[in-house]
Amino acid sequence: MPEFQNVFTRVQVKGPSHIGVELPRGSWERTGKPFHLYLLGLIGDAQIGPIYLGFSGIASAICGFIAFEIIGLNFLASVNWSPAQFVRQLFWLGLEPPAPAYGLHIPPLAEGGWWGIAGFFLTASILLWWVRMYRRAAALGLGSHTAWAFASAIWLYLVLGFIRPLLMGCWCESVPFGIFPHLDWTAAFSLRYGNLFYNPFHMLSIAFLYGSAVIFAMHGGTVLATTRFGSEREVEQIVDRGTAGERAALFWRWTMGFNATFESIHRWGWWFAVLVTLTGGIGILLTGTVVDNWYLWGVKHGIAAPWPNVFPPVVDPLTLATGVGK
Ligand code: 07D
Ligand code: 07D
Repeated sequence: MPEFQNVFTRVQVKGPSHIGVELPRGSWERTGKPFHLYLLGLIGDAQIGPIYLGFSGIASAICGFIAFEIIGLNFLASVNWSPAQFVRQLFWLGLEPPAPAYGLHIPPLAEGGWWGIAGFFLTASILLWWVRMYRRAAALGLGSHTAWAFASAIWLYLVLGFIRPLLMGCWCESVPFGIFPHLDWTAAFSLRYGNLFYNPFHMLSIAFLYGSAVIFAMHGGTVLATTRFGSEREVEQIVDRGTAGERAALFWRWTMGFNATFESIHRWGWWFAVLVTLTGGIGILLTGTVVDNWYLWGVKHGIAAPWPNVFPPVVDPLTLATGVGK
């Protein structure tokens, strides 16, 4: 008899479409006649729609589209409007912030102006999406947990692209748009400020990031492993013991000596995820504003060893009268 392992065994419910609960007064109509897709049912719910558009949703989509267009058209302009080169070089193309000389001033469009406009619309889009999440949750009578978790990610985004550049007095400190350009920026940022590894908030952020993965794997695994005892009704089992929840708790008490409850594990997950970007944002905010070089900071605080003093003092070659380059 093959074992029942529901990592692969899916349940796909078939039934009439569900329109959703009544919405409070002041809400818009939900749009679109719902339909079912078998393939999507393999990874989630097969029912598509109806979707709630709403003011903030539409405004967010429009702002997001404008930002995306500006970035895309600038990419296209940078390859001389060649569609083939656009596709070929897409991952390497970038829309850079203004040069240091502009400080916080508004630069000409081609020298960072488009970057600023794209950033404005992207930020508006993200903030409006946050409003949508918050308001839709409230309309359904839910808590605002997902909105506040998203706000934590937005905090890091704002620190990276807006708050820290403001404090540093230069838009040039901000992140470029582009797949590989933003990776180059990340590496350069770490080097410029003396190795981000020695930033304790980067350490915390990494611990929460890794921790989120572990917690999610443990929780997802536990629920799947105990579904045969009914744990898909997990929240109910928070208050109804002697069930799958009880077995799951026993399992972890046996293996680790301690167990989260079906209720508290969700708080663990939420906090770990939220703290990734919350601590991360603090770490970025301190960089260049309070701490100039994290390696030297680490040396000062005894967490990094100073470079051994084994080489003779370095002499700047330009000061040597060798005649080279003259
Ligand atoms: C799976 C949910 C879906 C989201 C996806 C991302 C875009 C960008 C591009 C218009 C987990 C959609 C992508 C909308 C479109 C243009 C030009 C979330 C999931 C599928 N990064 N980063 C990526 C962003 C920063 C870093 C990938 C955004 C910081 C490293 C993707 C931001 C630093 C690596 C991406 C942002 C940084 C990446 C995959 C904003 C430090 C990778 C993301 C708004 C935190 C990885 C080629 C993913 C990669 C990667 C998007 C900010 C570092 C393009 C939107 C400045 C080291 N980043 N990133 O799956 O493969 O997220 O890069 O702040 O190795 Mg990044
Ligand atoms: C970017 C939050 C904003 C995203 C938002 C989403 C859209 C798309 C999509 C419609 C990700 C907007 C979405 C617009 C809509 C669709 C489809 C979250 C974001 C609002 N690091 N590092 C971190 C590690 C090094 C550096 C965090 C590891 C080097 C910099 C994380 C290593 C150098 C920054 C992390 C490592 C370096 C970071 C990011 C290992 C490079 C940051 C957490 C093993 C040489 C950021 C304090 C996150 C930070 C950050 C991990 C190494 C540089 C924990 C594991 C030493 C500059 N690094 N890093 O969730 O917060 O990001 O630092 O080597 O800014 Mg790092």
